Amino acid sequence: MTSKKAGRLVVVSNRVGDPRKAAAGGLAVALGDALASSGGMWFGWSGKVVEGGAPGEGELHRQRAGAVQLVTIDLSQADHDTYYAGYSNQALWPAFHYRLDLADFAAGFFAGYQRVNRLFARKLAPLLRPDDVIWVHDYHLIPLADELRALGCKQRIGFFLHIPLPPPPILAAIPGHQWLMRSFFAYDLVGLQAKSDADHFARFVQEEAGATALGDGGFEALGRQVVARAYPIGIDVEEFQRLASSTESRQTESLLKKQYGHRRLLVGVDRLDYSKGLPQRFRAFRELLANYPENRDSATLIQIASPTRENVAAYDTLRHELEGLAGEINGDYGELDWLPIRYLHRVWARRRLPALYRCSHVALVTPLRDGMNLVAKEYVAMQDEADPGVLVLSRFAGAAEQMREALLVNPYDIPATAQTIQRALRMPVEERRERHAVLLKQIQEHDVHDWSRRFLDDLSSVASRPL
Ligand code: GDG
Repeated sequence: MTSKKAGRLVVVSNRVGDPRKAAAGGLAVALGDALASSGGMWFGWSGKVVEGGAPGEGELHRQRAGAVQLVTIDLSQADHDTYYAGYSNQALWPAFHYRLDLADFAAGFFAGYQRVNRLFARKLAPLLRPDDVIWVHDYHLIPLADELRALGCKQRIGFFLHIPLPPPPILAAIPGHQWLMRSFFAYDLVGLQAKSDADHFARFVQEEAGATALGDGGFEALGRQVVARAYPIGIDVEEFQRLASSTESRQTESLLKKQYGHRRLLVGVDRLDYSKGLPQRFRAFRELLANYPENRDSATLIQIASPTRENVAAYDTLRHELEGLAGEINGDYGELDWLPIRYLHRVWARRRLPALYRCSHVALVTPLRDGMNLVAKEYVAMQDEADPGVLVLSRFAGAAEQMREALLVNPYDIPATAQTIQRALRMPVEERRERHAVLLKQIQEHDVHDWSRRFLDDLSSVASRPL
């Protein structure tokens, strides 16, 4: 392995966050820190869609955020619909979450995906310096390094996949999946959320491209070398602790305590997405009320389901299913002064999230499949160490590999999940404290800053490979 001093950091992602704004979230803050210390640049889509704009074209905007340069590009309507709403969110998102049944591989989608990746590369390449280190994020931009290499870029390029990487038979079902292999091998380092994802990567490149394993996550195929390892993402624990002491959070906390003080609160916070297992969670909660009647007139599930990708049909179907289930459960079990499910289909202010986490005895984080799941970590970080709540966590979230002291469930097994929720509600305080202490230590040690440092250190030290 040869080691090389890192130059300026260039981050590329579909959306660009302003690291100075608290609402941007932990990832933007962590990347902002890394960017600021090297006077770096963040490049991505501006969020603006130009009706009637020419496909494969877009205006560039430059803005300074302290020491960081933000460069964004507009997208034409056609590019947005095919690259973003189409291939990214209706083909790759479902397929990578093991839902080939929901994937739409329309030919026009892939053409748009390639076109926008090429557009990003064409606009970015002239802005690059020879010693830049480039860090590309997520499934929208998998082919970006390959496009940059085609334009002669020799810089170190790393990629981090925020969502799961499914096993080889699922990847091989993606029509024309050979682009995926070529894309991976255009990077120097590929970061995945969980060890299981890294195992899938290893099997995929060996089975589908006959890659040779070089050890330590290294592989050689197609005349190139790449290193692929797991870098489980964390949260910004301190940022959350600061949020928790804000006036808004304290006010919300006393309001929740007043209203629900004599009840047992359970909380779920998710984007309204089919990967998050929300219908299964509602059914498990119904089973809890049916099988353990002592929870009636008491256990209350507050479910925030923030709207997302509303123009995609699968999301509309899901919304209707959830509304139906919440209505049914409230109708069957509700009393004049108690509703079992508070289902809120809206974005809850980030400043008020800590209050919700702190007031809840149990968090239900039960995705059918998730790259990591930050809500699980946020919940643990916000608990009172003397009287902490219990995390019920799906074994299919990437977070389950690290958070073994949570109560792990199979979200498809509704009766077993209900039984585990009951166990969480009845867990003695000593056991809650013991489990929480281990979880909290893990989250503090492996926060989002540690994650970005580990990835960038490896990116600057993996052996240079022939181009
Ligand atoms: C992807 C991967 C991976 C949610 N609702 C509201 C709200 N949130 C915040 C949560 C949390 C974030 O959004 C969601 O993060 P997750 O990790 O749970 O899931 P995805 O959005 O699917 O993220 C995932 C992640 O990337 C990072 O790599 O962990 O596996 O799918 O921070 O608190 N925030 C506010 N209002 C809401 O209503 N303010």
